[in-house]
Amino acid sequence: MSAIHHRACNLCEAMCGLAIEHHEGRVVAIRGDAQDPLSRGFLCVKAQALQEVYEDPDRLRHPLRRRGSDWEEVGWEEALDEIAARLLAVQARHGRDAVAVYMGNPTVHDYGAMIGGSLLEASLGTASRFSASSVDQLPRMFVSRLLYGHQGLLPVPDVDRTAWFLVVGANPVASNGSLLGAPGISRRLAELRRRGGKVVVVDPRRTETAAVADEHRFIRPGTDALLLLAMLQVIFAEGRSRPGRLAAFTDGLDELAGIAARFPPERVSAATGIAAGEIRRLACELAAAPAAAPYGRVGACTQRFGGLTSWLLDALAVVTGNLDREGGLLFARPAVDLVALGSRFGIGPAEIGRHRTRVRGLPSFGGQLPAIALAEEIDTPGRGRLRALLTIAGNPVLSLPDGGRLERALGGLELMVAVDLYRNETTRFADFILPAAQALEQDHYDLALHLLTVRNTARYSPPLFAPSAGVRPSWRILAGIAARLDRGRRGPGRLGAGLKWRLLERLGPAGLLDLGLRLGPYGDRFLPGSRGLSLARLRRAPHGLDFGALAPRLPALLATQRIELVPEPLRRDLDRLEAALAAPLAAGGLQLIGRRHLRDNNSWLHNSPRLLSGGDRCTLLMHPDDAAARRLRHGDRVRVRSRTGAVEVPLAVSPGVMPGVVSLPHGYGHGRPGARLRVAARHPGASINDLTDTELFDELTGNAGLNGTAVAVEAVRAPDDARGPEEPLRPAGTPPAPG
Ligand SMILES: Nc1nc2c(c(=O)[nH]1)N[C@H]1C(S)=C(S)[C@@H](COP(=O)(O)OP(=O)(O)OC[C@H]3O[C@@H](n4cnc5c(=O)[nH]c(N)nc54)[C@H](O)[C@@H]3O)O[C@H]1N2
Ligand SMILES: Nc1nc2c(c(=O)[nH]1)N[C@H]1C(S)=C(S)[C@@H](COP(=O)(O)OP(=O)(O)OC[C@H]3O[C@@H](n4cnc5c(=O)[nH]c(N)nc54)[C@H](O)[C@@H]3O)O[C@H]1N2
Ligand code: SF4
Ligand SMILES: [Mo]
Repeated sequence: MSAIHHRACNLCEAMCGLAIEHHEGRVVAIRGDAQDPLSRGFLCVKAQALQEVYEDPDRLRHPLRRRGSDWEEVGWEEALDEIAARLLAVQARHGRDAVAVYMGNPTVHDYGAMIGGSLLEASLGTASRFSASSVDQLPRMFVSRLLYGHQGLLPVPDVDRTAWFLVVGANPVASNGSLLGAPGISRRLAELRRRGGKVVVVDPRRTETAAVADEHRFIRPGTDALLLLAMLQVIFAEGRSRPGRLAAFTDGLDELAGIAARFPPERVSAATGIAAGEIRRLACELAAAPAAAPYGRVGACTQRFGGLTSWLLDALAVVTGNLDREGGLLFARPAVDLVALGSRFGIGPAEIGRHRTRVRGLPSFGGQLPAIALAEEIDTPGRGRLRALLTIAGNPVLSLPDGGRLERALGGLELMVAVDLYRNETTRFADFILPAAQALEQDHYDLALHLLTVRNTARYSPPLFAPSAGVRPSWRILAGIAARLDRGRRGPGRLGAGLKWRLLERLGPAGLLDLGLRLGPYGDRFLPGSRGLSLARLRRAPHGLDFGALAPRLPALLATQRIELVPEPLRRDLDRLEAALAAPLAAGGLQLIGRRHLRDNNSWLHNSPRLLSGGDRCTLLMHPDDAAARRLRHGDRVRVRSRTGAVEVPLAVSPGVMPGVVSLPHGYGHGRPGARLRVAARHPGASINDLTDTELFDELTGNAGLNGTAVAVEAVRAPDDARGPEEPLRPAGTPPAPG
């Protein structure tokens, strides 16, 4: 007889409820949990990868230690002892900051890793902290910090009740939503349109989301801030500004009107590629809608003006009264309220620029440095150079811009330690790889992602299986290193450190979660007889608990009770935007952007045979006009060149990408020597991040500019073929030719 285990999928931000049928330690089937209050039975094909990764023969099941160019299995205690001793030795020689930590995306989907990672960073005492946030949503958090006083106050588009959904640089139909917990987004968008609402997509590519929208506009990469300023200009100039109740607690409305006045649609039309009349109409429609939700994601953030774009999307919502309104943007009320808890425990608003990177002086945010600086901080000689690196659930060789430079730099480290499931493109450089337990072998709670859902819900999942022999939950690995560092520093015989770790060991992540739930907005606050929330109560609800729809929370949620609509750093950054607008436009160049496919998950699900079925997805999309101008045909093998590197991929000619823009997915580039991903190696593709450039970035926030890289494309010819002179490349980020 098989049994059913209920849990939340932790592969993406949708957190779908799953019903996993299992028998004698094996998964039989994975289905959607119809009783989950958020996902209501929805799941996507990627959920099947939970089984495939669990069973994957390539998944690491023993700690590995490098021996020359080979690896040997090593016991856990020996590995952790040696790692701690070597980390302490590096810090003793070169200073604490010589050890860097990089936390990758899956840490956010593993609360034990989140907590353990923070403890480890604290024990290391290093300022050299990096994560995938600065190749992702950093600008969004930066703007929330400035406007609302806290980086964790992230407004969620109320897709279930909105009448006008503006999607700028996001593709939720493929990504299943990001900073937007809305499982089954396609059905939600269909319902929106059935209610008479409208979906408008602004994207240089006609995406899967654009295909189900009412309207799609191509936009030149990196020019969204100009479009949004022009929309604001129209709204102010035509007297359509209606902030309503927000006006009473918003500073800077007049100043914003003054700024927007400088950017009428006619001024930005050529740069954005959108006709002035269309910009005007979009602005008027948005302002007239009974409720509108302006939303931006990876395309809005990972570009030269990620901060300005994120800001102006919120500004549009404020000016039209759509912030903190049903059907507009709302703040969730998560069961573990990290923002409130943070203030209680002294982790308040993020600092901005307290630290600077050594080589380029890039600013920190919330104790983290921009990931675009990682490679140069390793390979640039001099005092303060990084000598050791710990990666936790990250694959920066494939995920950071100019991954090639990082790849070359990693070999020069004195010590590298990876906590991961696989020996992959990054972890193959490590001296130790510590295998973390896989999702089904751990308990799960979405500590961060419940801040971002369209309904307030909570769900706890116990482990389905005990960890396989040889792997450990991330929490235990990270806390194990941290405790050894503390012990090593204080010397043997000191009691203090031991006590702290014994207490933490006792509580474990689940104990800390219980604390967070009980102190949270629905918590029992430890009152006897209270019917409030605790972990015990959540455990008794295997499908999760529903706390209802999102509701307005301002101004009470704001520490200052006020919105600062035009913070100084953003106002100043407009000079950079003006300069870009005024720069001479080069003709004929191509700008490279990324893309995501439903069956990919960044770089790390390509060893799943089921997800890899279907044709080669790692193709370069190019508009027919650009292909004709280069005499290229669909299916040709092409070489794509940028300032930093070159890759060869098949060409896919399609009118679905804007003229002047080409697109490659990220997360490919497998089959490198030393990696052990045998399925992925048969479908290697090429890495877009061998082309992207750390010189293209958002100077305001330090976030990577993954989109908009200047590239040239030519056919791959036989070596004896005559080849003309190479097209000169514009420096990264030079404004594009008008469309
Ligand atoms: N050009 C371009 N580059 C991009 C992007 C883009 O759009 N374009 N997107 C960016 C974005 S949004 C992100 S978030 C980053 C992601 O960047 P990263 O987080 O650096 O990369 P991932 O591909 O998510 O790799 C995750 C790693 O974690 C491991 N892993 C998976 N599950 C677990 C687990 O449970 N425990 C442990 N310990 N390890 C695990 C995997 O094996 C893999 O090595 O990439 C960024 N890079
Ligand atoms: N299937 C799948 N799901 C995923 C992931 C995955 O790899 N695969 N990754 C997960 C992660 S880590 C994240 S962060 C989310 C990301 O979630 P999304 O942001 O929804 O996903 P993307 O496909 O990166 O969408 C970015 C869009 O921005 C567009 N774009 C690029 N440059 C510009 C620009 O300058 N302006 C505008 N307006 N648009 C631009 C791109 O064409 C693309 O359509 O997805 C998560 N979910
Ligand atoms: S949408 Fe995301 S959370 Fe839901 S099943 Fe797919 S991968 Fe898992
Ligand atoms: Mo991401």
